Amino acid sequence: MPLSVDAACVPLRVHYVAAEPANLLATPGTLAAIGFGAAAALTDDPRWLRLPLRPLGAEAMVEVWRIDATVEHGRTGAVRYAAGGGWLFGAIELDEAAQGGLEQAAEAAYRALAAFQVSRAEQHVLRVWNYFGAINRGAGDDERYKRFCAGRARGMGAGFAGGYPAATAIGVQDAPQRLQIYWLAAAAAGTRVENPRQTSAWRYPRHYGPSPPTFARGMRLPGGAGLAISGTAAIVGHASQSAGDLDAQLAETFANLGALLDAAGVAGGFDARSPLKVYLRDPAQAARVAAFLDARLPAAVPRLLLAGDVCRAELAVEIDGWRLMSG
Ligand code: 3EB
Repeated sequence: MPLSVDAACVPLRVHYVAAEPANLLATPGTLAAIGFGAAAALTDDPRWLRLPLRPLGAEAMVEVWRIDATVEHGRTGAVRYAAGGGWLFGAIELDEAAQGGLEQAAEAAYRALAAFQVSRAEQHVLRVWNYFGAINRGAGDDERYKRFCAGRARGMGAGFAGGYPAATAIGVQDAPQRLQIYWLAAAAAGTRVENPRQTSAWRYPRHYGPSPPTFARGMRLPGGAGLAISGTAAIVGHASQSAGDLDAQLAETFANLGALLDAAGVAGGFDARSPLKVYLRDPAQAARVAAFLDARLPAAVPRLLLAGDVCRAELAVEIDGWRLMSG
């Protein structure tokens, strides 16, 4: 039996670029291209995804995933995908009303994801991003984030019995009635990483909702490709920290990111191969956040500042990203 399944995954590179999607998609090795904001172009290439997260930086950037391998792409039911070099990009966008609500849309999306994934050689779901509107609307157990968590957990079903993927769940502020999810899967398994400063999300106490969030804090990618970093905020243990104090939340978030990199055994911190996305609830604070990031990060670290709502109303900012080994 061949032992080295890892060899199936070639290096993966993620960049933020100011480029037209048509040019990116025409470049060999483009696995995915994700545009941000209402001004981003629309094309029906399965590798292209437009997220209505408003960019707060000067330039409209596209997140592009690249591999040195041939990329095939297509559609299966509601799933759009691209695959090559042992990696797979997948995406599903569902209209909430057509599914009977957000919770049902989340369940349907994850059922479709799981059903699609068992049909693929890239069977290991490593990392999922989830975006929908009005994430904090609704009181108590009816808050939309909590309904989303319930639907997601049901839709995951037995497909994630081996462990949850790394993830992000963020509210878009332009309030579309649409759930958008996209993911990275691979032919070889990753290694889940939890954060020693934080309670694992699936063990959050009942107070945070009837169905705990089903994600891992990070995922070490196969083939030594690096680390996928889940959405990280100012949560220590299971408790939100420093409500109302943006700088303190940023400092706590960076302490959590540092602890995650340490737990993953990634040396050297963030660099040019560590693109980060920063989601900010109050766009008026963008300059303040940019200044904090400039002080805290090497200049080479690519960063994208986006308007987005964190799943806990008291939290102002969340950061996710990558710490890859190829640039
Ligand atoms: C947290 O740590 C903040 O539900 O998929 C971060 C990353 C958060 C992923 C998710 C939620 C999710 O609980 C929120």
